[in-house]
Amino acid sequence: TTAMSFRDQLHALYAPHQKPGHLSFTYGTAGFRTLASTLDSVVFTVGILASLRSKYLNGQTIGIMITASHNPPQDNGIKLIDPQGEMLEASWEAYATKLANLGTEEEVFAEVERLAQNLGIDLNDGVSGNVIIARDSRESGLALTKATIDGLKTMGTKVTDYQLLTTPELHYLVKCINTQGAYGEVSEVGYYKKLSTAFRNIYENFVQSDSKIQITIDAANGIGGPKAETLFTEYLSQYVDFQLVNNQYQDPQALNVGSGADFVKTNQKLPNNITPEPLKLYASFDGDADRVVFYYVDSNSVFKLLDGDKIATLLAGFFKDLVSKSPAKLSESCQIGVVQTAYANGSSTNHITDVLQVPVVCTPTGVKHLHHEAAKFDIGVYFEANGHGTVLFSESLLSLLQTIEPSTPQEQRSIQTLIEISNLINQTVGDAISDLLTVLIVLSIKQWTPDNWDESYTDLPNRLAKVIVPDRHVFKTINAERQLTSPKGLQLQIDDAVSKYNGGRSFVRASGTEDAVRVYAEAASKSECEELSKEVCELVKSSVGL
Ligand code: G16
Repeated sequence: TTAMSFRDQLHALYAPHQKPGHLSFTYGTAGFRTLASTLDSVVFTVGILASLRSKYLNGQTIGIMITASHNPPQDNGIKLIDPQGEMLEASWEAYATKLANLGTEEEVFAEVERLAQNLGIDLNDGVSGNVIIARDSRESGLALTKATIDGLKTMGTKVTDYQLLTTPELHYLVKCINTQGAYGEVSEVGYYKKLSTAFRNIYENFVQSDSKIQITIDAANGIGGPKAETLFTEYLSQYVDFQLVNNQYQDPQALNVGSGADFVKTNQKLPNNITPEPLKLYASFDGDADRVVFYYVDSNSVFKLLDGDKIATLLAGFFKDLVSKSPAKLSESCQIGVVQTAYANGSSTNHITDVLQVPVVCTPTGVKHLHHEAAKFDIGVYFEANGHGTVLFSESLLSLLQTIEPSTPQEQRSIQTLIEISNLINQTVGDAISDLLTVLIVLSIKQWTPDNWDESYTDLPNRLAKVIVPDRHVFKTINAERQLTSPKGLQLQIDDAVSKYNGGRSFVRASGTEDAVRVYAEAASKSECEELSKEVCELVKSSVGL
């Protein structure tokens, strides 16, 4: 029977993938993520779990991405993608963590049997699961892919290896497969076509300009570089003049080093290899191209960051305007909302609430949390300050857009733009390439330069620091990560510190992707912000006896 065969296959494949005794693993903010050299056993069990997940969902295709995104070259990670291109359902994260921490073949077998029984999965039905897998450009990616495929083989799961992709491309493909092509053609070319067609339609109809759009992209020496290059060269060269820097994706040791969205956002400075021209727009991707931030230098050569908060406000304002110029049936019913995390700059939240008059929801860090909240709106704009995000359009809005009759050219224009943007923006997950195209086209329609965009509000000075502690898991939070419940007493000390600074705000949380505690601080002036940050970092250290 298949159950015996799982047992046999597990027996045949298990030995090289046994967990090293002293390690423990957690499915975190974006899957398992740690030193690549310790991940072999983990990815093997993820292969087993992905097979179960697909069987549980009647053979729908599950995605497996091998990436550590913004982390340094020696790290790697693995995450699962559910059938509609969304992150793995939360309850299954616990199953993944449990399986990854079992130390023997017998324990793994028993746990899989137990899970199958509890979930009503028939291991004997002879129906195989379906999985697609891809990886970013890390050196460890190939070996980890092979180990994952061994895990898939234990259950006879059908697998297609797409090799080198950006994370959002894989999300796109998963959704295309499970919607039988309704979301787009099931291929990388299909992805390029979908994005470029929407971009071209908007450009041709709604952009008034004789010159091409200009953009310089720092690809973090990651897989986003060659993909963006293909898209811009083969599909969009008529409209966009692009330049790529830090595009050495064949040199895995260079990944995210002195470059990329995380580097630029955290250090609030230019990446390596960019010599900026005043008022020209620049963008940085991260290692797997699921986030993007923008920046420019002003006429005094001062660096200005246009981060996820600025993207969210740009897009929310743009949609608000389009909706208000749509037929009443649409403008009166369409709910726009913005979803942020505690890292959102206080000025951005005020701008969205007070000026744009759009509701803001705050969730814990992690795309999965933001995505679910955004799905509650007709147009849900979600962005983390670090540049991770997208826009979700509700099914009811999309069908209204297809049927509604415009009575003026302006209404026609609004409807058409909304439809095209819903195709341009990757609705499965934050996507650096698709977000980049969306921002470029919105700026072009508005005829905005980078400083026009930046002017909408001024960021409060802010600082994101990291503190390395012996065990980050003792830092526990509530209230969308804005308050600590453990270590005991620390939150009161932080509150005390914050109260001494004008416009002060600070919070502390354990990272879910790095072995560190993150400390965020903002205040009315730069010096106050720096002092507050230092003070809270010291409080964190002393709370754990450092
Ligand atoms: C991942 C997540 C993001 C999160 C970031 C940092 O990004 O997908 O949602 O903001 O990690 O998370 P943490 O503060 O828990 O370490 P990426 O781009 O690394 O996949």
